[in-house]
Amino acid sequence: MFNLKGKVAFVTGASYGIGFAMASALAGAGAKIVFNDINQELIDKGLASYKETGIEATGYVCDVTDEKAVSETVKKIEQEVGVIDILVNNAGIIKRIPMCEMSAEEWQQVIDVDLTGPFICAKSVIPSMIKKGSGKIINICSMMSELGRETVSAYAAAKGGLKMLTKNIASEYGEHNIQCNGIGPGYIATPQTAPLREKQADGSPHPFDSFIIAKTPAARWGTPEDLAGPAVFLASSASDFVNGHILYVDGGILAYIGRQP
Ligand code: NAP
Ligand code: GCO
Repeated sequence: MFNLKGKVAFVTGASYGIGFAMASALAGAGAKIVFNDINQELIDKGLASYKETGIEATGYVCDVTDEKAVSETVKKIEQEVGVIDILVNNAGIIKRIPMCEMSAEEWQQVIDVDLTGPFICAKSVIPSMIKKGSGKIINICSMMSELGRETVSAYAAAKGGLKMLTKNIASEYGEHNIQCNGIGPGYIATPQTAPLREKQADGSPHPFDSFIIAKTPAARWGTPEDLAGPAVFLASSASDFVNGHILYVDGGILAYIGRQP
């Protein structure tokens, strides 16, 4: 039931990081991997990384916020690779700025990539999924789909919205045997969180690093590979009756008040 042989998986923003790890896991379960990124340099970097792990992926330059480009890319994928069975809306950005210092333009940039992008990509693949009679959509949410923290207002608003978009797609298209679920990673060691883990000048851990370790029962940051199994589960027939669910892969952060100082 976890076999993805013969399936086409489109993972957005998957040249590296969480997207790359999930795409690699889907490939390991038999899926054909297609990914996009915003420039050819990243596509080439991603293709080389996939090749190194024995995966023949196909990459397309495409900005998920550009509806015309996404629609054209989906058509190209359908012609060159096959109808998309699995969409993983992974591409995302964050801007860590105190809300009252954030411009509306900076706010909009985060909303565009993290919320409108998944809407555009889902809208582009659903018609063919309906024709095929099945489909899997996995939206990469966040702890910030549930919790707030200083300086991430736009990101939390986008990821909270993405949680509800996930539930709405599940509600609107479930009758077509399309399952739409979310994965909510905890704090994962990738380039996106590198600034939160940088060692201090004196070599001591970043205060945020220590904070997350104390807030996580697993007492560690997650790795992109921690998301591999959950992605395969939600992409496979093992989850055909799971719909509108956000699966938190967070080492237990959401369950825990935090280690006493
Ligand atoms: P990352 O290292 O920053 O990678 C994000 C990827 O998305 C990059 O390849 C990036 O390309 C691409 N991207 C950005 N804007 C794009 C656009 N407009 N169109 C297409 N691709 C675009 O992030 P990550 O840590 O792997 O996170 C992946 C996803 O997981 C994101 O949605 C993030 O919000 C979410 N997440 C991350 C964590 C964490 O702790 N790391 C936790 C929870 C959720 P560029 O390199 O050109 O920007
Ligand atoms: C931050 C982090 C988080 C993680 C992730 C947590 O600044 O708090 O970047 O937002 O990226 O979303 O689940």
